[in-house]
Order: sequence, then structure tokens, then C-alpha cells
Amino acid sequence: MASIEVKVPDIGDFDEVSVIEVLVKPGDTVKPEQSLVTVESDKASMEIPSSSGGVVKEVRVKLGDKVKQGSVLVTLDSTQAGSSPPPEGEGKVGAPAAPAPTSQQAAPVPPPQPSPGGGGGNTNIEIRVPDIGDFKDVAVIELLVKTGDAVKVEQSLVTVESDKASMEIPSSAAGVVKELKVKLGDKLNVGDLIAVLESTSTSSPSGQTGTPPPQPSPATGEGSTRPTTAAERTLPTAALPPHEPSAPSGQLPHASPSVRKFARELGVPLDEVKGTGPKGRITVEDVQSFTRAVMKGESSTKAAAATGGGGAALGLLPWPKVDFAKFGPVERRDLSRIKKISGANLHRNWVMIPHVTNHDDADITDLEAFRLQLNKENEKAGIKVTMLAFLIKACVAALKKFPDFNSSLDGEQLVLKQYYNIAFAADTPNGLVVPVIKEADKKGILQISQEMSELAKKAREGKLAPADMSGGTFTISSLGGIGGRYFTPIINAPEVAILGVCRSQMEPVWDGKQFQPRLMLPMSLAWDHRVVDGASAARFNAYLGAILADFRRTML
Ligand code: CAO
Repeated sequence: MASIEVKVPDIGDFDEVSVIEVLVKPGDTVKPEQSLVTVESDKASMEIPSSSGGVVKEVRVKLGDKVKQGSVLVTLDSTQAGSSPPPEGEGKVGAPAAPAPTSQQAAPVPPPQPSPGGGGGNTNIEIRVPDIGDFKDVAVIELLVKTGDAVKVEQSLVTVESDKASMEIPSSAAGVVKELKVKLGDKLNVGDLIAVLESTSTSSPSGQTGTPPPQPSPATGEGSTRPTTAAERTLPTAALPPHEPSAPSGQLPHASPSVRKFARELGVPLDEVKGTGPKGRITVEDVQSFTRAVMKGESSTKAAAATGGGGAALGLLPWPKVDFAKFGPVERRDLSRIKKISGANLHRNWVMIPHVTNHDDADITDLEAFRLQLNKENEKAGIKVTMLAFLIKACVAALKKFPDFNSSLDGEQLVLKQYYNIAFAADTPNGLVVPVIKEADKKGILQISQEMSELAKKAREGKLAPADMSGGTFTISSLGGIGGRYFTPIINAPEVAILGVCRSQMEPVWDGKQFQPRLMLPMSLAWDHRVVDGASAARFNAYLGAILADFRRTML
């Protein structure tokens, strides 16, 4: 029976790091690459994986211990299931895992580069991702600055996260952010451009003065400047709806990457969990206790409280369990990732929002004639306008007239948004996604059409970035290209209303003297009865119908 000592591998530039979490205990079976401990330096927190599989015989470290390369973490009994030979090139027993999930290495950070166009007194400086060790394609989970912000050397610009570590990327120079080149969800690698700064001070880029360039710092530490909410962190995987982030509520939750990942998988808002670990660090147990309390109805998340409770104590019968195969052949298919996420969101929204739907018809005879003419004119430019683009514009006009429909509930307050970001449901082979046309009030029909077709294409190819699906204030679900008459669309929380439209068709409409053939568009407006009522919904639909019947009214 071979006993293997698993040691701390090469962790780059660090002399000593503290053990902040022990992830295994004697008797546990571990697989190669499974994380054993989380360590933290003043630069980053990271998990150290096992170089071999086996059963944990002894854990040689405890919380707070300082470890460095070569320190023994655990001994494994390698005869058990799950063991595997040490990684290639590591023939000796107890060799460190290769390569270690270091979040930084000692390699130099590329100095900031003056970029072209920086003439006169001000120089443009490009800030790029420094060497972040073995990580590739780390996701941006937080933007810590925006255009126009003055930043100091070492000030964090963005937070990135892999499944092993999270870290903030600091600026290697001082200046004013001229352009932020990344957005939430972007995947970054060494050398990628993060921002262009305009150097207005006498301070010169650190790489040029010979001072050591700043290194990424831990995103889990107390030093973080602006926290993102847990809701924001779920954005990379969010489909319908991408939950509107609530206002930042304080410090960035202090938790290791594995705890953050665990919380994200459960949908636990980490900034609402009380940490019981050293220095208030949130542990796996804290996340589990939080989840248990919510499930038992003893506690509630802020989001749930804002919309009237957790819904855990509905007292419903259990879901029927049927052995379908008893009645005939069946096939089992896993739900797609998008379906799983959107299903959970749809379920919550359906259960928690008192939906009411008003149905109405809009006479789009003249608008359709105009649309066809427009498409003829723009045939060469390759822009195709569908009714949805007009609907987006018409909805903006209706939202301006009835601002409650462009709001969100926040506890006992209504947040009335003064921007008009219209989301539209897009059907994709993997499920439903909801991209957003930002600032639709400031865009013309042709631009909206173009953006819509780009977003729909990205949606079908599964390439929508979280930012493409966030910030919506009202949603339209159009089944017009498919068919049907009316349906109840589910409100895309935290929005308060959604418009569903179906296929238009010619109908006889009485004009007071005779029936006229008119092209009628069936509309279904679903709304949250806590925020609006039937009378205003009927007025909204009537106004929308009037605009669609005579689009000149949008100019009024
Ligand atoms: N009445 C009649 N025809 C319509 C119409 C309407 N209300 N809306 C669109 N059409 C026509 C278009 O003009 C186009 O006609 P041509 O092929 O002759 O040019 C055709 O239907 C197809 O349109 P489209 O679907 O490609 O374009 P769109 O802008 O209307 O919609 C998009 C784009 C992405 C929203 C749509 O493709 C889609 O995915 N719809 C499904 C949304 C959905 O699933 N909603 C349900 C959510 S709840 O589960």
C-alpha cells in the first residue's frame, strides 16, 4: 500500500501563503486535480489540487498554517479507487501537482503602452492583462471603473474569476479612463487590452520607470472597492431573465473561489450570507446553512423578500412520480443549460408575480404597407425590417406615457427607470434567451432592426454575452413569425410587464358603415398586478394600438 505525500506545487511568486480552507478530511476519496486546500496571499486566493488520486490518510495542515512550495498538505493511500499515476514528468511520489493553479507568476507584467493618438500634453496609455499564471479565458465578473474615472497606479480596474481563483487586475499607470475595452462576461488572457487611459498627471507608467508593475490582487479580500452582487455574478450563465443586479450592498463578499462557485451554482446571493470563518470569511457551511434556512422558510433572500417571500412554504403536493416506461417506450434527454436556467427563472416569476393578461388587437394595415416599402428601399443595404422593430419603438412611446410599466419593484418602492432598454425573446435551438436593445428610445427603426438581427444571430449561435442580456426594462415576445392568436407571456422579473404578439391577419373590421379588410395584430400584455392595474393596462394597450395604427403619433 503506497503512501503519497501531496505537496504544495510551484505557486509562482509567493513565499508563504496562509491556508484559509481545508477542503478534505481523513477518509475522503480524492481524484487527481481535486482541490485540497484554499490558500491566500495578499495578492490572490487559490485552490491547490491533488497531484494524485487516493484516500486521504492524514491532513497535515490546518487553518491559518503558512505553507510554501514543497510543504506537505496531505498523505494519500494510493491503493484506493480513484488513484491514478502522478502527472506526466512527475515520476516521484509526492511530487507537486502540475501545473498549480497559481493566480500569478513572477513573470513581468507588460508595461503599459502609449497608444497612437496621444499627441499634445496627454498621452494615451494602454493597460493590458498582466501575466496571470496558468489561467486562460478568465471571465470578467466585475468592472470597477468606468469611462471618465481617474485611476491611480495599483487601483483595481476589473475582477476576473476562473474556477480556481478570483483576482483583481490593477492599473499599471495613473490617468483618466478614456475607454474601457472590456465588459462583464468577457474572457481575458495575458496581454488583452483592458482600458486606455489618458495620462494627465506627471506620473509615468510604472513599467517605464522601472518600478515593479502591480500584480493582480485577491478579489475576495477586504481591500475590494466596489462589490458586485451575487446576482451580477450569475449573469454569465443567466438566460431568461438575466436578473437585474440590485444595488451594491457593501463589501465584496469575502469567500474563496470554490465557495463563490458553490454559492453561484445554488443561486445563493453571497453578499447576504454571514461569514463565520476567520475575519468573517464565508465558508461552505455558511452557504449551506443559509440555503437550509431559506428552504425551511426561516429566512429569505433580499430578492425574495422584495417580491413578497420565498414561496418555499406553498404546501403543495409533491410532484407526481410515474414510471412512464411501464406504459410504453420512452427516451430520456437532459434539459439544455439554457432551459435549466430559464426554467428556474420562469417558475419563480410565474409563482411569485400576480400576472394578469390583457388582450387587444392593433390595426397595422398602414404600418405594414410602410414596412414593405421600407424593405424595398433598403433591399440593397441588406437591412430587413420586421414588425418587431416598430413594436419596440411603439412600446417605448407607450412606456414614456405610462412610466409604471417601465419600473421594477424594490420592497415597498417602485424604481422608475428613465432609460428604455427593450428586451426581446429569441427562440434558439438550445432554448429561450432574451437579448436587450439598449436605449431603444434613441435609435431609429433601421438601427433597431440591424441590432436585433445581430443579437438574434448571436443568440442562435450561443454567443450572447451577459451584457447583451442585461439591463432590460420591458420585454416583447413575438410569435408573429410563427403563428397563433394570443398567449400569456411570463413577466421577465424584475420587469413588471411583457408584451406578447402573434401573427397578424386580415380581418373584417366594421368602420361604422361597412366591413373593411384590415390587417390586425393580436397583442397580449401581461402585467404585475402589484404595480399596475387593469385600467392602466387597458389604456397602455389602447395607446399602443393607436400608435401602431398611425405611427406619426410617436412624434407627438
Ligand atoms: N405577423 C405576421 N408576420 C410576422 C409577424 C407578425 N406579427 N412578425 C414577424 N412576421 C414575419 C416577418 O415579417 C418574417 O416574414 P418574411 O419571412 O416573409 O420576411 C417572418 O415572420 C419571420 O420573422 P422573424 O421571426 O424572422 O423576425 P422577427 O423580427 O419577427 O422576430 C425573433 C425575431 C428573434 C424575435 C424571432 O425569430 C423569434 O425567435 N421569435 C420567437 C420568440 C419566442 O419564442 N417567444 C415565446 C416566448 S415564451 O416561450
